[in-house]
Amino acid sequence: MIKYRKILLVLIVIVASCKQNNKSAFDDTDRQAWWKEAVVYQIYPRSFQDSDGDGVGDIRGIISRLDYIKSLGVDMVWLNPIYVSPQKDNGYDISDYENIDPVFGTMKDFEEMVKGFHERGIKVMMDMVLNHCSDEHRWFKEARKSRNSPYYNYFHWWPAEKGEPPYRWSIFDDKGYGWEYNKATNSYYLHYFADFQPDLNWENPKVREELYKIMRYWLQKGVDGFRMDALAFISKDTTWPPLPAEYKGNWTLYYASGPKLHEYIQELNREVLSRYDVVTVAEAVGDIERVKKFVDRDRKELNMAYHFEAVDFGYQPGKYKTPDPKGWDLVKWKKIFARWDSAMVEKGWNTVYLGNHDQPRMLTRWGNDSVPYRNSAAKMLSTFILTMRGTPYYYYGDEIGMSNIKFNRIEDYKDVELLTNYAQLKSKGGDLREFLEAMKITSRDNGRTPMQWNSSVHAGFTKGTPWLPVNSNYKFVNVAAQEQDSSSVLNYFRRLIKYRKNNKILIYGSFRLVDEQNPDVFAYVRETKEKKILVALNFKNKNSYYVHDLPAEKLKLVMGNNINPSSPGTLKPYEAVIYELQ
Ligand code: TEU
Repeated sequence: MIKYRKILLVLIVIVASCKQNNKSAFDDTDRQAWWKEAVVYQIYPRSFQDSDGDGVGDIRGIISRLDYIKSLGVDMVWLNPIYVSPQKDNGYDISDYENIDPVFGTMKDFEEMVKGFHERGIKVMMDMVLNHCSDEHRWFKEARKSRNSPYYNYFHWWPAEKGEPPYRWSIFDDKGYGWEYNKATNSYYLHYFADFQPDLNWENPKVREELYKIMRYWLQKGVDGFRMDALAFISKDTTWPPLPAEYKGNWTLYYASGPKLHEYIQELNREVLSRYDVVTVAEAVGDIERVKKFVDRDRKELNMAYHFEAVDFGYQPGKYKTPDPKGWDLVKWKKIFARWDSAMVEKGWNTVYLGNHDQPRMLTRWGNDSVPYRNSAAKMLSTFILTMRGTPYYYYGDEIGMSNIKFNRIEDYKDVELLTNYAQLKSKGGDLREFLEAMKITSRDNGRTPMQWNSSVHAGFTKGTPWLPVNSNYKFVNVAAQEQDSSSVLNYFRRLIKYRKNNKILIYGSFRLVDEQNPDVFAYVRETKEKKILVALNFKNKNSYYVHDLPAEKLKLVMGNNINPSSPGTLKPYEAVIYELQ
């Protein structure tokens, strides 16, 4: 009996220690982790700095700006795709995952850039596009030749002898239709995005292995993280049922609910992520319950996710990204952030962002880009991003307050999403004038104009003709001018990052809205056992007032965007204040 007990005891110890080991692979996400404390700076390589005069930003351009990036105080950069690509969707149509597109430079340039970042203590996050590739990728070129090609099953097909395929929707297509006929195979291939972006068939284990191999290849090159593009869409119900009733009017949510989505992500974690020191962020389309699954640490999937609920807020229903003329409701917007924050308290981690390459400039969309207010509003939005709970993802150019370019004519735009939506609307006889007005506020090209370095021609971005025009405000909105001015948007951003770094309460402290129903002010308290911080942000171009529950006489102003700061409870237009409780 005693012998059996001993054996049982030994077994329990072994099982417990295995569990412990298993856990340790993902354990640092439990409480504190470097990536929770990091500030991520997103670089859109096409638009950051051109070094060779072809009008397109490149890796050598980034190399020439390494010291600038270091001077910001950021910890990691996310680079949009720089792999070989026909560039019809600016690199999100990859034709060779293991090489650098010549427009951006060479592999040697890439290695030098990574080394340069690492020498400065900055990590590098690559963009991974695993839902689809380019129709010029070798896999697809082979696949489309014959049904007998070993690559045919790398994609999703519908044989034409069965008639028209069950309807599927496309995000970037002139007709909004997700199947494209291919003559040589007499079948249709699936494309959730443009017809030049065929969806990869994750049902096929060979495809998954190819993609894991690609990720290992970049990890071995020393990259530190991946931003996982459109990851929510990788799993499809290949019986192609009609749209279930619960998703009527919301087929993107259906696309983000594939039956094997999390099985695949868990496999990816086992096969790749768990074996390296790597951090991941998912572009996670879906509601809170869906998105939580990506980052719940017990599920062993990914580290962070970013959602669309806040940035897609305030559009008119049934129209394409058209802001409500009545404006957007700050009270509802605050609640979105509070809900996502509390959903991630136990298990998971949020990101905080207001701009990226798929969004307009945050200053125009959420602040105010008119001359009297632009500096205050830009600083106020930066204060928001850097004092919320969640890893900040900060978009290049926002640190100097870049704003929308607001093109007037359809001919000015380059973005495939906008052009295909315009074509759809035109064929339906929709209101094109209203569309173009809306695009001045919401189109993606607004967020893609070249970085404004100085007041020389093309803002110092290129010696050639820029692929997208530089915003004409570069003469006064540029890095060189702001370097000289200690109160500039740029220097305020640097001070904010320092403040965040010195105050871990802003990373791990709890988050609580105050004066929730206030229609003008976004105010919150960050709190640990030892400390309390009150942040108050005026989102309006008028003096605003707010109430809070901290003793006013004990509040000490530690940061603010106004040289004559107001007293607690009052804010000037777009004023931002951070108080510490003494
Ligand atoms: O975006 C995926 C995605 O879901 C987009 O359709 C997004 O909803 C849209 O851009 C909002 O306007 C990713 C990339 O971030 C985007 O740049 C690519 O165009 C897209 O994938 C296709 O790869």
